This record gives sequence, structure tokens and C-alpha cells, in this order.
Amino acid sequence: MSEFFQEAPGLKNQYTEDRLLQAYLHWRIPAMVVSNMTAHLTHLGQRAATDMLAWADEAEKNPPKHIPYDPWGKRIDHIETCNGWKQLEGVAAEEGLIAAGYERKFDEYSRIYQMALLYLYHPSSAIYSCPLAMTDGATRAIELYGDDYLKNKAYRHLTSRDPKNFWTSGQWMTERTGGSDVSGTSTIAKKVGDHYELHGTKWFTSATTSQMAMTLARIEGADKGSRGLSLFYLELRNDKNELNKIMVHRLKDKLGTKSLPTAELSLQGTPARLVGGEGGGVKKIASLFNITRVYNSVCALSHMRRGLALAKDYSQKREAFGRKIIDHPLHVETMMDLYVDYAASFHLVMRAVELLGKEECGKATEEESALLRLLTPVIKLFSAKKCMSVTSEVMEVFGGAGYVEDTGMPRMLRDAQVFPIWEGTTNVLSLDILRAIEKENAFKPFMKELGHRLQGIMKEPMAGQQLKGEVQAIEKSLKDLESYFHKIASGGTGGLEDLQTSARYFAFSVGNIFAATLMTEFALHTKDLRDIETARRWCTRNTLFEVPETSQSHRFSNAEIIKGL
Ligand code: MFK
Repeated sequence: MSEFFQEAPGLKNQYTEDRLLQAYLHWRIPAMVVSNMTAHLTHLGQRAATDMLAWADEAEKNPPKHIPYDPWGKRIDHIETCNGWKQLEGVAAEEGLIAAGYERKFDEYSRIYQMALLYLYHPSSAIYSCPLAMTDGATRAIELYGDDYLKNKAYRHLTSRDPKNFWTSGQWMTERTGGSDVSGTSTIAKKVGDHYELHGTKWFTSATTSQMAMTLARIEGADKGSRGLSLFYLELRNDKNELNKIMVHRLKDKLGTKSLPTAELSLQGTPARLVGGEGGGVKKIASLFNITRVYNSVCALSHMRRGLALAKDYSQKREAFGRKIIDHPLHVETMMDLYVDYAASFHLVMRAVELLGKEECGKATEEESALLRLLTPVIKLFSAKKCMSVTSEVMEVFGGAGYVEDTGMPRMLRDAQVFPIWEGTTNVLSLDILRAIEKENAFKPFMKELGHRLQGIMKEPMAGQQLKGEVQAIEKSLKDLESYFHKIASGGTGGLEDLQTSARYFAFSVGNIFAATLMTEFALHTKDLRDIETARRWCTRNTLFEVPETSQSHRFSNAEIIKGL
């Protein structure tokens, strides 16, 4: 009798295996520029399937430890991380995960290149992508608001390719009073000579092993509310390598992201430097969290991609009911739905990355900057929710094995759950879209861009032949979205309350329609039947415009139902 053992799913080069990423780069970037990126992407794609995987595994098995005291009772608050975690930091530095975005070697395409690197790096990084997200955000904030000291010191460390010189940064916003509403921040900044000292408690500080952090505090005597907050830079350790009047209370016991040290700590007179002058701290730190929101989106994308890559490989190995599961039509149908969600997210996220690259190179028009402001919360909330549902379904592909810890699938699902939460929950981001529309008039450039894209699509003979119904669906949804928006904007119904009630549906409708347009354009460009079918399915499977009717009486009865649960 022969005993059966299932062959495990495996990974090959994560760049050369990824048809969508490669085709996208060839679509959006001049061929010469792509050819200059390819060797590096291929190299990192290989590392993501080899040495990085072993380090990530080590980091997952050896989560960080908080050691409050030394053997003699002295408070040290050491956070111990394992070799694997440190190696992954080294990979980030030497592969230029941050540097690539700031050297701007490929001009406006540099962010696409850097985000392609991140996309390859993240799923094999044990979430080292989190410190990188904050590091990149801090670099951008320093570029925009930093003084010479910060530009000559912190900026150089953050963008270094030398693992020995490379720094990461924390982003410490969250206090006990609120993660979403930071207006109640109670950390106080006291002016002492030419610098400040910070006193307060930070409830979540991610990557507390970083060398520096950007944080919010209220200068003594400043106004209440969020406008009275200022942005500060601090270094965690002094010249003697002791913590700079920081006490770590504990590491958080989180659902996922287990290898990432996330601490609760207090600042007890920590020296800090004001960034960009007094006040307006939320607006200044927004330059940071708008970058981390893009990271979140790219990481959610690549998390989905990793799940699909493993599921594809497994489907070709696993047999059930007399054939490989890839040969079962219902399985293929299910996988196709997952792929379509991932592809929609991919196109949407990468459009924002393109705009970010243009803006940072001074090539974006005002309208493009406003569109980026609108798209940033959209891509974050959209890709995060898709990542959750795709990862959950991917787990099911593996049946009971997927539910067992040492296959790694439970970790993937737990880690996916953080994407919709940190860096702004789905509701907070839905409301941020309304802020972007109100402050930057960002709905206009959105409509304009989609109008242009649809015109281009309709000029393609193939659109009329093969994607006629899909193009009509996009046009109709866009009209519905526009008339809904104008009805509300003109105060035609319940005004602000209606807009807020429907903000989530509005956000997803924006995402659905934009993704549909980009996917259709991409399919017409590649003329590949797989892309045509993907676009077709996205446009017809979903209701692209999904804002329901709402009114004051609906709100009243909904509130009664919820309160009376
Ligand atoms: C895998 C990698 C993933 C990344 C990992 C990172 C891990 C890090 C873990 C964390 O730190 S999680 C904590 C993240 N916290 C948040 O994301 C905060 C969520 N809350 C919000 O985003 C709220 O909407 C917000 C705090 C911004 C509300 O604050 P306010 O002060 O009530 O908003 P207000 O008064 O509307 O805005 C103040 C100013 O900021 C305004 O400008 P003005 O002063 O000129 O009027 C706004 O326009 C501006 N502003 C707000 N949001 C903005 C923005 N500007 C640009 N972009 C935005 N998104």
C-alpha cells in the first residue's frame, strides 16, 4: 500500500511569473525605461521566492520580545528582534526600496518602479513593509517640510542603500483618545531652549525599533482641536544608545502582523524638533499618511497576488474526484472571480501610483494632483476590502489544510485584516473622499479623466465589436454617479447627511467605475483575450454604481433598528 502525501504549493520567480505586472509596465512606461528596470525586478522577484522567504519564516516564528529590565534591574526597554527580521531590513536597504522613490532615476516613472519593487518585496517580508511605509512617508514629509538639519541627517539615512546607514521611521499618531480622530491628542510639547520636550502616551507605535519617528503634539498654550497640533521629529536613542526618555509599556498582542513590533509607550520629556513650523500638524502629517496609504494599497494588491499564486500552483498539484482541481470548472470559475477583483484593484492602485510619480517630479497638472488626492483614499479602502475577501476565499482553496497554522494560510488571513484598519478605516477614508471633493474640487478632474478615457476607448474598433455592452455599462454608471453627485451637491436631498450616509457606496462606486475603465483600456491595448474576458467580467458581474436611495426617514428607521438590536 502506498501512502499519499500532498505536494506543497510552491513559488517561482515572482516577477517573471506575473503576467499582469509585466504587461502593465509595458503599457504605461516607454520600452527603453522598462528594459532598464527589468533586471532588478527579475532579481527581486527571485529573492522573494528564495532567501527572503526563509527570513520571513524565521521572523514569523520568532516574534519580537520586550525586555523591560537588564539583569541588574535597570530599565532598558529593549525590543529584541530576530535575525530574519534584521535581514529583511537589509534587503530593503540594499534593494533601494525607499531610495528608488527619491533618487528618481526614472523621472516620473520612478514611483511605478519603486512600487513594483514593494509589490515583489511585501508578501515575502513578514510585514517589514510597514516600517518601510512609514519611512517613505517620513522622507516625503521631510522633503516637503524639513529644515536643513533634517534634510542633511534624517533624509540621508532614510534614503540610504547601505544597510549600516539605513534608518527606518515610525509614525506615532494614535493615542488612547483616538486612532481616527486625532484632535484629542494629549501629548504636550514644552519649549526648552532651542528645542522641545514631549510628554504624553502613544497607544500604538508601529516598528518601535526604528531610529526616528514623526509624531503629533500640542505646544503648551496652543489651541484645542486638531489645528492646534504640530508635527515633530524625534530620535529614539541618544548618543549612548539609550532610549531618549521613552518608556515602552508593552508590545501589543495583535491578531496578525506578529513579527512587527508595535508598542504602547510614553514620552517622558523626549527631545524633539518641530517640523514645518507651529500648528497645522494634521495637514503636515497627511503628507506622510497619504504615502502610507499608497503603500497599504500596493501591499494589499501583492498580498492578493501571493494568495492567487499559491492557489494556482496548488490547483495544478492537488487532485480531487479523479482530476486536478484546476480542471474542475467550478474551481476555475471561483478563481476567476478572485483574479478579477485583484486585477481591478491592480489597475486602480497603479493609476494613483502614476499620478504620485508625476506630482513628485513636478509634472502633474493641478487637476492631476486633485485627482491623486481623491484616489488615495479610494485605492486604500478598495484594495483593502478586496484583499480580505480574496484572501479568505484563497484559504478555502486549500480546504482544511488552509485552516492549519503551519501552512501559512491563517497568517495570511490575519495579516490581511489589518489592511482595512490601519492608516484609516473604510469609513474614515470614505469621509476623506468627501473632504477631497470639498477642498480640492476633486470630482471634476475625476469626471474629466474618465470622459477622456471613454472617448479613447470608443475610438478603438475592437471596443465596438467585443466590449460594446461593457462600455455602455461604464457610461451608464458614470452618468448615474454624476447625477447622484450633482443632486446632492445642489442640496437637492438631505445634503451633507445623505452624502455621509452614502459615502462608502459612493467610494466603491468611484473605484468600480474607474477600475472598469482602466481594465477596458488595458484589454484594448493588449488585445489579449484573457484581459478582454477579465474586463468583461468586472463590468458585467458587478453593479458599478452602487449608491442606494437614502433619505432622512431611512436614516431614522435604520438608527432605530440598530439601537434596538
Ligand atoms: C503594509 C504597509 C501599510 C502601512 C503601515 C503603516 C502603519 C502605521 C500604523 C498607524 O500609524 S495607523 C494610524 C493611522 N491614522 C490615521 O490614518 C488617521 C485616520 N484619521 C484621519 O485620517 C482623519 O480623517 C483625520 C485625522 C485626518 C481627521 O483630522 P481632522 O483634523 O479632524 O481633519 P480636518 O480638520 O478636516 O483637516 C485638517 C487639515 O488637514 C485640513 O487642511 P486645512 O488645515 O488646510 O483646512 C485638511 O484638508 C487636511 N487633511 C486632512 N486629511 C488629509 C488632509 N490633507 C491631505 N490629505 C489628507 N488625507
